[in-house]
Amino acid sequence: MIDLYAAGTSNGMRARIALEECGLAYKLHPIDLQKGEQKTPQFLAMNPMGQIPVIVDHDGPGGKPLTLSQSTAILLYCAEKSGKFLPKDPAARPAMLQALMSASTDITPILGVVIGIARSKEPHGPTADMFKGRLKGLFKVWDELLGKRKYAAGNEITIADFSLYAGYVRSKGAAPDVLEGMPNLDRWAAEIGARPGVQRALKF
Ligand SMILES: N[C@@H](CCC(=O)N[C@@H](CS)C(=O)NCC(=O)O)C(=O)O
Repeated sequence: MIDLYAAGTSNGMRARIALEECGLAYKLHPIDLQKGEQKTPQFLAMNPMGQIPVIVDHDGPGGKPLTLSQSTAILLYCAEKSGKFLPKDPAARPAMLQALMSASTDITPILGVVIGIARSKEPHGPTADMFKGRLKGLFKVWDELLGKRKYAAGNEITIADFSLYAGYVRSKGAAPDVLEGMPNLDRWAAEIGARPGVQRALKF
């Protein structure tokens, strides 16, 4: 059994999609970020950064408990533990990692800035537009890529798709205008979003 500490942000969704799609048994412990539950001494003992998501796998490597933060590390851990959603051909792994990192380390942090500016007391319009433009530019490239391939890293579904979907679905809710006019991305998102495991993972 794995304990998941998360909230319904793109990082939280990424970790929960990983557990659902990899078919790993887990218990969700919702963390209320507004109340600061990620800064309690108990939480900081699991992740001194005071951020969700965190998993505790009571049957980790060597049968020992493992505590792990960082949504993309959790995604990779679940894929390796279950043997699912990694390219079958080892030669395809670098391209999968490239797609995974683009989704996790380019899109999600910029989305975080866009949401942070929108929620600030005095949002600075030009800065908001600059970061929204950057986010739109990244998604535009993904739209072009998905016009040439079925999935994020090629023609088989991998954890890169789950990472990208977490960023996509959260952007759709928080800044839908950045996703306008992206038919290939929409086609891909409709397929990923229809997966029962993904649907369960989004219900926080
Ligand atoms: N790179 C980390 C980022 C984690 C992160 O930024 N978590 C946010 C929510 S999406 C959080 O816990 N924020 C609360 C805080 O920093 O106090 C990951 O991928 O897990």
